[in-house]
Amino acid sequence: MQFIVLKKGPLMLFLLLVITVSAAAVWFFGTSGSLPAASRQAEEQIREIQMVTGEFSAKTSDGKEIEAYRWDPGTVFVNKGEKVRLTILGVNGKEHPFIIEGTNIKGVVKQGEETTVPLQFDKKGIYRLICQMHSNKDHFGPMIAYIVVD
Ligand SMILES: [Cu+2]
Repeated sequence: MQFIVLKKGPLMLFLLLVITVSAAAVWFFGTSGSLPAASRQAEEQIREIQMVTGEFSAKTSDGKEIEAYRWDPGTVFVNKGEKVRLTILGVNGKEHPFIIEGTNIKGVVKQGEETTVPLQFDKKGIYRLICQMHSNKDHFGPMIAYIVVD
């Protein structure tokens, strides 16, 4: 009987040690290790593209004022599947409600404010960023930028 008790003691101690070390490892890597590292890595992979709203204006020879609002730059390039953060600063124009054609992305750029648009395209193509208020020449446009996804 005493022989069995002596063998069981160290075995239980060993098991207890294994459980304790495993629990500590799970706690350490699970909370302070892998999670922040994973989100830090994801954060680093997001590329930032910056845009502003601008305005062209001129006076024609017959004295007529003409103007057009613009997204600047007017063309941006994104890789298929790439995570991008598009930030648009409103400079000219009070506000620009926009959509990105072929997606459900929409928003508003207001003067003096920066609007952030997270982007990730699964399909290649040319997507148009359209200001719904200034979409063509009759409405102080065309305020259209092209997002080229390759
Ligand atoms: Cu606009």
